[in-house]
Amino acid sequence: SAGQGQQVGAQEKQVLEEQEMPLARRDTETLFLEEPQTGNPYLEDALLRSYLRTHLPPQVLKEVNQELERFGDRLLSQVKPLGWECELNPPEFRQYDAWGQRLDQILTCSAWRRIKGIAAEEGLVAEAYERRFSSWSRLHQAVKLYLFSSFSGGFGCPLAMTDGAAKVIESLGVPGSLKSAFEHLTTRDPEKFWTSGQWMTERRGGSDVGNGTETVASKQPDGTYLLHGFKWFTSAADSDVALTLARIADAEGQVKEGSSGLSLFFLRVRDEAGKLNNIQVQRLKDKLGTRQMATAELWLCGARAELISAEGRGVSFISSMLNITRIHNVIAAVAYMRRLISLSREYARKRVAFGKLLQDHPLHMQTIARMEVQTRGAFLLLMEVVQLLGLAETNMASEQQQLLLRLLVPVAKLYTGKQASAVAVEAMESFGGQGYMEDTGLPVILRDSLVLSIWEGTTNILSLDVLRSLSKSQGQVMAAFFSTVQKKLEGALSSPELAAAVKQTREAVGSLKQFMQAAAASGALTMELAARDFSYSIARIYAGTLLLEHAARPDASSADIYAADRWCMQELCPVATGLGNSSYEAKAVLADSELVYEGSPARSSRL
Ligand code: UCC
Repeated sequence: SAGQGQQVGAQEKQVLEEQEMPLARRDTETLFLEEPQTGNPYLEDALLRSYLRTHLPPQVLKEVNQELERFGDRLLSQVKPLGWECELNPPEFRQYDAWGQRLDQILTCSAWRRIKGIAAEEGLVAEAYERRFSSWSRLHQAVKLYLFSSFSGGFGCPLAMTDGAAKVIESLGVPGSLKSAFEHLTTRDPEKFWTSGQWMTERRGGSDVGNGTETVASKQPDGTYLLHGFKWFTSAADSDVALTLARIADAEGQVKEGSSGLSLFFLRVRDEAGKLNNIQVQRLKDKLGTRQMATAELWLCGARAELISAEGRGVSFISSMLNITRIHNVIAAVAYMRRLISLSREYARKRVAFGKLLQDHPLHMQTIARMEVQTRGAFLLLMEVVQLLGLAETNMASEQQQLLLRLLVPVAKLYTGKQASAVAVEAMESFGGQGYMEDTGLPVILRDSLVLSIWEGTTNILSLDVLRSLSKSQGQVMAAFFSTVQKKLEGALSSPELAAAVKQTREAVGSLKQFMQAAAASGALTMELAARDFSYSIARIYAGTLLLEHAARPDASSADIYAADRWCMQELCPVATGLGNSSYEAKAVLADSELVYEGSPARSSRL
């Protein structure tokens, strides 16, 4: 009967469930994945260690080596969990209390404040100014920041600006009025440590600072200034002090427009009692990434500040801060790439697919190896920049080295910013669907890395800064570039395994020189259109040269040689290709515009 049939069906179902459930459970259990666990980031970084062994004087190496090993352990045991806590507890903003009183409180989590203390204890800013290892102190600081950055829950950002502020104050000779601030910014005492903001961006834009800045400074009888204006994007707005730009009003209240109307100011954000310095917080920004860090819109409603540049020289004075924060940007870019590769290679050792571990799939290994090549080139570029900076700061840099530093900072910033996002996307994919899961932490690194090509100057702005360095030095930066590359390549000639890569690089150098000759005979438009490809060419040739130099050491590993070879097999001089296919001619401007606006209502009015 139907009833019996139903009963049998139910019994069968139960039997099947009894049999299948354990089976299903067993199957599912085998699907559980092991979290990739990486070890001490210093000990596991072969390139970093071989770089330090090659370049540091023995006594410095001994001390630094011990310190970095200890620091690597601390990063794993303390900073990593704190960083994750910052991600889970982003800052909050309380504008009013229950009774309608304005509070404007930015509430950060305890982990964020603890990381601030650790940053002080570890001398992550101080190291660069104590100079206990002379010119090597900068490099040592950069290495610590590089190890710290990807675990730090975004704290690299306030440290970048703090370092930049200390740099500006030091370059002013630490005037008496800023002595205490300098000590707070460069102390190792967590109780005394201050961080600084860098308030440059206003509503009318972050790139064209000279035309976008509306903040006005009015002089007071005591010589201080009151600032009125609106700062649209202030990173790490919980900072203790800030450097900012404003236009000084004359007796009639008039200001000078443009870049030459800007001056640089220092201010305390709060007084000793924690009261804001006539500043109102409008709101916190809702950002794609760096969500651990409070970025705010601030109204300056008569904030008391001290003028620290010559009048009208604000952009020039703040550029020494910018150059430091741009180097920190490079540090973060390389750090994220290194962290992602560490995780990816670890995962490949454990994850089985199609009957074998991922590490046994040649195509998978090729993909990670390509990321590794990119990361190695970026790392050596970073080390070169901080080595040059250390020499400049201890008055040991030759004129040529100073020129090279001026050129390489924007080049390294723009190039590694792009590399980091490309590597982050690729690394995420190397985990398959797991890489897309929020709680693996991988999307956090992806989101955070995407800002690196935007803040501190976008890729195009930095490419134009490269051109600025050329025009300001009448081309001397390129002379320094070519002679350094030539010298380093000569050193690499002794290794037969590197011959093909050296040849490629030399040819690229030749193409770059040819491009420069052709560009000199054309108008300014050629250089503007070529700015990005030109900067990429400098980055690729220089990083290739550094990889070759590293691979030509007597104790170079086969991986060092392979990495140099692979890097140099890519297109090293894209600007020559662009020139060859007429990308930088006036007719390309019109064609680009037509292409972009085809179908747009804007088209008819533009042409
Ligand atoms: O604040 C921000 C967020 C903070 C977050 C920090 C995180 C850091 C990373 C952490 C990793 C975890 S973002 C806001 C950042 N804003 C920018 O980067 C601004 C972007 N725009 C530019 O860079 C533009 O190129 C400007 C603003 C510099 C253009 O200004 P001007 O006034 O039009 O430029 P001029 O007239 O060419 O230059 C004025 C002076 C010149 O000196 P003199 O007057 O002596 O001829 C230039 O040579 O400034 C000098 N100068 C420089 N000097 C300009 N740029 C530089 C430079 N890079 N190095 C040396």
